Amino acid sequence: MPVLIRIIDGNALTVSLSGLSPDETAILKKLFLMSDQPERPSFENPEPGVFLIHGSQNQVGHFIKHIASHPKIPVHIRTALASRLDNYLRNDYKLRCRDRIIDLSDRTHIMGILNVTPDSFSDGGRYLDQNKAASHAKEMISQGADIIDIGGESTRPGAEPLSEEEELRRVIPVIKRLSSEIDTPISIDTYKYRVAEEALKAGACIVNDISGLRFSEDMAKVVADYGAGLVIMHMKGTPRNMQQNPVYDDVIAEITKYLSDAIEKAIKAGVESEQIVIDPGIGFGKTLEHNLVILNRLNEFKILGRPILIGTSRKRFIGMVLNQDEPARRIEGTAATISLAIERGAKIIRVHDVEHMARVAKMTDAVLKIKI
Ligand code: HH2
Repeated sequence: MPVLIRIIDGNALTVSLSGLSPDETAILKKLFLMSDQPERPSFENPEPGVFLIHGSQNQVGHFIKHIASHPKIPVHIRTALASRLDNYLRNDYKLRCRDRIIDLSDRTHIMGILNVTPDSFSDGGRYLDQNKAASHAKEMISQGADIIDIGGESTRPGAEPLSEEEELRRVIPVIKRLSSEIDTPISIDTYKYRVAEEALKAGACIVNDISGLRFSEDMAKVVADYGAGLVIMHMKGTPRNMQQNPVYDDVIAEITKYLSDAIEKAIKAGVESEQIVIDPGIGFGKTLEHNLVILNRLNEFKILGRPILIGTSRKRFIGMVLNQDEPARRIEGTAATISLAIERGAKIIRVHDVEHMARVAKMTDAVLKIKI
């Protein structure tokens, strides 16, 4: 009988600490060498101030517990390490929005895009008419949409800002109508607090702020007052200038820091952690390479402890890889990014092609859920 060899992988973790002082690095090294944990993770100190811990989830978890109770490690490092690891491993997300609780733990949720605009990059002009918008929302729900995201202003690269009055005129009647006709949660895609407030009054329950609380000081307060869900998205610059040579030292570190600060800002304004979703903002002040790195390393945002939303649908970076100018022909490319993003921890996917992407998500979920 042939010998069967099975290599079990996929649970390996690397925890990286940087910015450590020489003393802190020395203490960590010492604790590592002194640890009597039977199967220790391995460690590396590749450059001054940087300390890497590699191992299985169990090994790393045990070691972090071990140092978390060690008085010689500064408290901020101990608590940050323990909570980041807990966050990284958690999967039990619930999103609270007004009187609803959306359980994100059992499967990937689909946010269907409804652009009530004349000029969106992919579906501009198709749903400006209220009847068409309502029937498209219902069609997406029948295809598997869990949330309908309504936007009145295109934020494609180079787009001119829209007046508040015009944005309200486009979205409010559609939200009023849909909230009386459907039970599916409605989110409002806006960075203007007045539009968010009117949308909430009209029946929306989530605010999707592409500026990540940056453009409107009162946004977090409105969300807190209504107990609404809040999507905090990262964008570098503004839609008008964001694609003019965006530069990052470390794109993941910068976005993580931004999102972390924005979560804190929301919480200070009275928003509860369970109302918050985070989104690294694919295509918003990012080059092709930045977008690919974000997708590849999406799991790193899990340390923030909030569910991740991802919006790759039909976007230009997919067209760049596939050499495809026509957004409607970027469906397979979108499917690839969606499946990968789910594997890397995305809990909500924002898409145009609900029927197809709901199937992609369901299939990906099935593979990830199987007990091995
Ligand atoms: N992308 C777009 C708009 N809103 N919101 C979140 N949270 N994440 C995204 O990635 C995101 C978003 C851009 O896509 P679309 O709405 O299709 O285009 P346009 O801005 O041209 O209306």
